[in-house]
Amino acid sequence: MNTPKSTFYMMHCTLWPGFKLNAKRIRATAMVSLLFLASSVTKGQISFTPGSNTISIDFSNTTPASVGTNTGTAFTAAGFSPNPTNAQAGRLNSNAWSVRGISDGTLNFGGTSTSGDAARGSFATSQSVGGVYAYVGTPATTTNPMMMIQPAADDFTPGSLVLRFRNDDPVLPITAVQLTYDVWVRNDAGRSQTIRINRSIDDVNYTNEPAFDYNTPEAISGSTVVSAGTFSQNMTDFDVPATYFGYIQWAIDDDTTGSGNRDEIVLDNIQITVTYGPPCTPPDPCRCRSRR
Ligand SMILES: [Ca+2]
Ligand SMILES: [Ca+2]
Ligand SMILES: [Ca+2]
Repeated sequence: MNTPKSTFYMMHCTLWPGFKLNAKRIRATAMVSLLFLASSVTKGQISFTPGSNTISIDFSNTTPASVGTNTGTAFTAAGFSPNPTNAQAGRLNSNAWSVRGISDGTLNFGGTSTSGDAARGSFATSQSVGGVYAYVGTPATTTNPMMMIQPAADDFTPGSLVLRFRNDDPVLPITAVQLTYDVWVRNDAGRSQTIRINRSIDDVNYTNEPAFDYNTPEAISGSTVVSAGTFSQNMTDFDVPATYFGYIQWAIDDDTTGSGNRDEIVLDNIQITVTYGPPCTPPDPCRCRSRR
């Protein structure tokens, strides 16, 4: 059954900048959006359209250039920079990623950080210095690694990784965002770390999606990296208007329970698939246009 146009509009278009505009201005907005689109799609970032509405990130050399290097190279936690090439193997693309809450300073979208907390390198063994690592131990490999976060006193307590994408359709709104990823944990420390997913369309106001809530175990279970499961949810209230960015934040904190060092958090196989709705054209309840 089709959702009535007026119901769809009220459900998914209230964030849209043209929510209160009339149809004539909507067409003008669409034209401006087309011009804006033409000037922005060359920047290299995750770009969704109805014909290209999904992305998979496994940190191998098949990782798309919009989030990794061009051409693809396996992630080695060599840092972040805008549109890195394969001459800068092992980096991630800062047009897609931001890293916050690390003592060496925030890695902003479009920024560069190739040493310190944002670039801790590849390891299979247990680590203690805070930062972003490539995990290459079992079941990962150097050719298909995972992304590992080691929280520490001044890193990720709290902090976050933020992945952004752009709705590059000039007219159609994204009305749902399916997010799936795997979490692995090295529970070798006597604290519990919290991982939360928050999402936003302005990178300021974030909404928690509780289906993804996970806490690492407090009591130590050993130094083996073990699966904490696959987390997946279709965020049906995550509306991203045409030409807007969507932001997905893995927020990490600790000190809820326990003491001492902090567990290592490992992420892999991130998949995002977005759903498009019809244009945000307001219904015409009084049929005013037909009276002219
Ligand atoms: Ca992987
Ligand atoms: Ca640090
Ligand atoms: Ca623990």
